[in-house]
Amino acid sequence: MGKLLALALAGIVAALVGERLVAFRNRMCASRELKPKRLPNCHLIKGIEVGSEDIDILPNGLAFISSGLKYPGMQSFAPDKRGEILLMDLKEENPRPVELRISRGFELASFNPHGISLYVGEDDAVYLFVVNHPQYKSTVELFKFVEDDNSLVHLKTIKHELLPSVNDIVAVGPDSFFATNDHYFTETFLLYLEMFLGLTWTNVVYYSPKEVKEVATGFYFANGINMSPDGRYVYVADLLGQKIHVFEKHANFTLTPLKELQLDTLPDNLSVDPYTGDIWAGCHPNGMKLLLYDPGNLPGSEVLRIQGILSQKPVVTQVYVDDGSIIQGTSVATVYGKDLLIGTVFHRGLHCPL
Ligand SMILES: *[C@@H]1O[C@H](CO)[C@@H](O)[C@H](O)[C@H]1NC(C)=O
Ligand SMILES: *[C@@H]1O[C@H](CO)[C@@H](O)[C@H](O)[C@H]1NC(C)=O
Ligand SMILES: [Ca+2]
Ligand SMILES: [Ca+2]
Repeated sequence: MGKLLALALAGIVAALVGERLVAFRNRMCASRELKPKRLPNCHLIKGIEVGSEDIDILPNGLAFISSGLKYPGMQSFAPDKRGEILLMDLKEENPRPVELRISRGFELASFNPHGISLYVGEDDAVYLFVVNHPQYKSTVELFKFVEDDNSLVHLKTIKHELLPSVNDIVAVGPDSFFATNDHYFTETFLLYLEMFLGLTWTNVVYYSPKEVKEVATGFYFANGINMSPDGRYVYVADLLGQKIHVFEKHANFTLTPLKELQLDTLPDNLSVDPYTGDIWAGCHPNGMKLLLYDPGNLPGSEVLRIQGILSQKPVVTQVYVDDGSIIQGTSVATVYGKDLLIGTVFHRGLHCPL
């Protein structure tokens, strides 16, 4: 009888694990293969050797690029190299990225930059918010950009118990922002279990020096976050939910869910064209390849443009698809006029004229 019970229990556990595994593989798009679709005249950007995880561009064409992310469970080609912020002027004929100098007093050795967001203040001061993972913890670093000498002056480090696992941020003031947490747990085993079981406990948090609050939850893996040009709507990419969530933003910085757009790919970072309002999403066509990183079976890349997200029928266009032979694991796509910059956590970004 004991043996029968044990067998039944083992059967139930195996069935549950099997069911979770199938669901997990579906969320990761594990069996998706796709045909490359390339753009003419793209070139890999020289001088960005260890990743171009996130990109944000000022209205004057200065592109800020975070480089050198090391992230638990993700392949890194330069695990010992510290991270950096690069600047590239898209108005130049052949733009070249340069590393921004960071003011003294900031601990550079453990700099591990992830999502970034720019904010232009009323006095035209430019603030750069950088998600940082020193010792794999999460902080948000606030810098002021000094264009005259290509440097960043460190203003403060923001840490908070509601910001345990920050992925991306979108600034809404000189010292306030919305941030996504991409895991509920921070301990490695538990965060893998969380992903595997498909818990939807990740969230969006509003931070200001006066108030910090959770404003949305229910994501498998909240990832990129951005805002419409008029600041009325907030977009959140749920990587493992394969969705973009649209929220209405209120004056008190609460968010109300408005709609969801289902994709059949894993959206990472979102950027918004300030002129057209189109959303550009850097996506991972197959999350399993990203997680398992096999040099013989590279993670591919996919860039989507989403037009009219608020309309009845948003138009989703596959702009760029790659099997990993040119660009692996795209994490972001940002446009500035006719320039498309495609970033990846693994290596150099790609610059494509549209
Ligand atoms: C951009 O993509 C990377 C790749 O996974 C992701 O981890 C990171 O959070 C993204 N950055 C932002 C700002 O969302
Ligand atoms: C925030 O503003 C919205 C819209 O005006 C309102 O419905 C909501 O109750 C407010 N929430 C708080 C906590 O004040
Ligand atoms: Ca960003
Ligand atoms: Ca991201």
